Amino acid sequence: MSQELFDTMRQSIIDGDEDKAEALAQQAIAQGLDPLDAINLGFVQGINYVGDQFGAGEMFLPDLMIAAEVMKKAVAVLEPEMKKRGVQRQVLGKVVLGTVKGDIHEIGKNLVATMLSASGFEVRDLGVDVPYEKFAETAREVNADIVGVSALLTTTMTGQKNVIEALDDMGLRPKVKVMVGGAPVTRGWAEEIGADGYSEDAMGAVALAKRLVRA
Ligand code: B1M
Repeated sequence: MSQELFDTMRQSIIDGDEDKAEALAQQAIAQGLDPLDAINLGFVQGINYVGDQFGAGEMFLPDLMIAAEVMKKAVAVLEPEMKKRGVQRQVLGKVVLGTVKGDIHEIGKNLVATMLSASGFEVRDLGVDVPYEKFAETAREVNADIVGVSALLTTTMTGQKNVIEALDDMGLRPKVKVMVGGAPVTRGWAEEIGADGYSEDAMGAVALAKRLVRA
């Protein structure tokens, strides 16, 4: 039953059908589905397919852009439900988050932001294409516990290392912990650049952030 819904969600992204995607997101809420399941098992499957087809030269940049816009709309419908389910009063820590300079991918980063704030973290989301020093300056300004750096391109992953260097230069390490993520990022890469943690997805990012503020 849910699988059928997930498949239709996947297809709505591939078709670039915004109305359908929003309606399906609403249907998921009405049926009491976990919004993260709707995202990961439904909509993300569609965007991954479009990404693969794009990588293979079977789909083109406009297809990717339309799919991403539809995906954002669907996630926006699910966001209040995610927040509602994670309601927590106590502030666990402050996180400065952004997608690194040169990179404008924001869907995954936004999911991480939503899940962190729903889980009790205060999140300062700097958006996309964020200069390395901006992460460090904001961390100092808000007295952050964690800086989170997202990167979706193999060419911008190296920017995560630059953010760590900017924090080092401002004398904020090791007090301010660094977590990294994004599709091309691996645990090995995180270790290589001296990050304090890596997570594959938004739920993992919450567990990691909780570990880091306890450390
Ligand atoms: Co682009 N793109 N894109 N793209 N795009 C990829 C990443 C790509 C793999 C597609 C492909 O070729 N198969 C490829 C990268 C190749 C590479 O570097 N190896 C690529 C390319 C090449 C490009 C352009 C260069 C294309 C061009 O212009 N010729 C260009 C670059 C622009 C730039 O950034 N400077 C580009 C542009 C775009 C769009 C603007 C069209 C659009 C983004 C729109 C937007 O975000 N507003 C887009 C999209 C949508 C994708 C794909 C299809 C999907 C990304 C996504 O949103 N996934 C992507 C292919 C793919 O990844 N399968 C692709 C869904 C999201 C929920 O997952 O972002 O991985 P994800 O986030 C996850 C985890 O990674 C993790 O948790 C999230 C939630 O579970 N996570 C963290 C993420 N950040 C984290 C941080 C953490 C912890 C966990 O701690 C801080």
